[in-house]
Amino acid sequence: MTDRLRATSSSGIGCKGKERVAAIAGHICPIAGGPGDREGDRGGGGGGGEVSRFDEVSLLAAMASEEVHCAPISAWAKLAQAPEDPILGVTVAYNRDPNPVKLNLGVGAYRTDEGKPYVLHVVRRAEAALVGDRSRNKEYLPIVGLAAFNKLSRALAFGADHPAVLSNRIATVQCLSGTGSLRVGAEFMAQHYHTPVIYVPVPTWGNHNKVFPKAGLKLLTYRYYDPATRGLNFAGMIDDLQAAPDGAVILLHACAHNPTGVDPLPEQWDAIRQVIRAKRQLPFFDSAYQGFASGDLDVDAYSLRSFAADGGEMALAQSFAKNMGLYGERVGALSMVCATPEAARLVEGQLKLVIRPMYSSPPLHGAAIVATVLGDEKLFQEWKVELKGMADRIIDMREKLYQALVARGTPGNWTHILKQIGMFTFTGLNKTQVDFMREKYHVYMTGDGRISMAGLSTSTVPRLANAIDDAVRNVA
Ligand code: PGU
Repeated sequence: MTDRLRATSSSGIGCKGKERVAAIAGHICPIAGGPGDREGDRGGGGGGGEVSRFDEVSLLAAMASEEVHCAPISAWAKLAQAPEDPILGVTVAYNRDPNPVKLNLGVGAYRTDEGKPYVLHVVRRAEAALVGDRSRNKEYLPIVGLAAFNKLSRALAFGADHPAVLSNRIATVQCLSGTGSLRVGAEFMAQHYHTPVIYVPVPTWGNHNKVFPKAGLKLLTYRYYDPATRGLNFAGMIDDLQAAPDGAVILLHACAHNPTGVDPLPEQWDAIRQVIRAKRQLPFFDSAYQGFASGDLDVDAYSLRSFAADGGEMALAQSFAKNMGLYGERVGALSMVCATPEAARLVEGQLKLVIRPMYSSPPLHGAAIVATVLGDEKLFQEWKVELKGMADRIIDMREKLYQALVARGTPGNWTHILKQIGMFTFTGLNKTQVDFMREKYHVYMTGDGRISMAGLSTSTVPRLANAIDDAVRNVA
């Protein structure tokens, strides 16, 4: 109890009479209810000190009195009900559904053809090696994370013998998966980049729209997807990049664009790069699917390697959630490719100042797994085989779903299911159709009509095809 409270509570104000109690209760409840109640009673200005002392006295009196039975009221009682996340909320709704045949195609997480989560064999082996190594401990990592992990992640993205890698022009810090890498990169740019404005494609992964403004960047958009062709609006994209201010940050999906599955061709990437470089804009790559798009790590790195090859500066947020199946381990890296080694050194120093007050240092286990797999030639080769196996299964699901719709004569052209790249198909189904499929078939997908092909299996394709067929024929 503070001295002030002690003084006032002993002054006899805490009366137990019926009227007094009613008066006290009348004050206590609004206080606990938070701002917005009895604003006049507690308002600032000259009388503020008096009023707040009375509130404290009332509270003490209430606590001491057996006659006051004010229901407990939380300081957060009047919070607005938060909406579920548009992607992760799909899993919440799915988990609540008691129907045994329910199917979750919402979140982008790989499943086996038996519909089960998959822990890669190379991950199991790396973990076994780590657990068996008694020389290992659980000490804190440095702020920038595990050095071997950073070096190997950088090499995986850019190539081990890339000039930017060899000349120490890249500052890499381990972060909390792809999202954490984006956030740390965005915080850094908000503080240290001369044009704190970022352009994202329309549409984009929903969390981009939240991460960047939260970090203090102004969010703007460029055209990307053309619903009419279900392909890239290349001319629109180029026009919008041209019209964006010089120096702006441009968010690019390195491969397997989420949610559309539509990527620029290599020659289109070259044209995009020329515009961005001519305008001295800063490309910020989000690479959440390297190896998952084509099944080949190098092919999927075309976009970011071509940008890195021209010597210009860029940023890269890298995730190992999908390609190594380490979703919940939260393993990722932020790499800032700088014009000079000296700039890279300075950038790394400032990144540490961003990270330290946020989460101090990153977790060890997942990074150690990745470093073990990438650092061991045999495990690395085995990983590539497993990765290709996952990518191929998704491609097989595309073929099977397409054939199933053709077999049903489902109205419309479904060739985009075959053409789109990576984990997702952007079906073109609207929100009403999505809701209908959830209601009638217990098939769960995001409201924008995106389905995770990685969640589909041979046995569930017919069910999905029936649901789509019914929705397309009977729901506008
Ligand atoms: N960037 C893109 C383009 C992504 O699709 C995702 C994950 C991330 C970053 C972040 O991944 P990390 O897990 O932080 O490494 N998108 C998935 C997963 C669910 C989600 O929204 O986080 C998805 O289903 O879109």
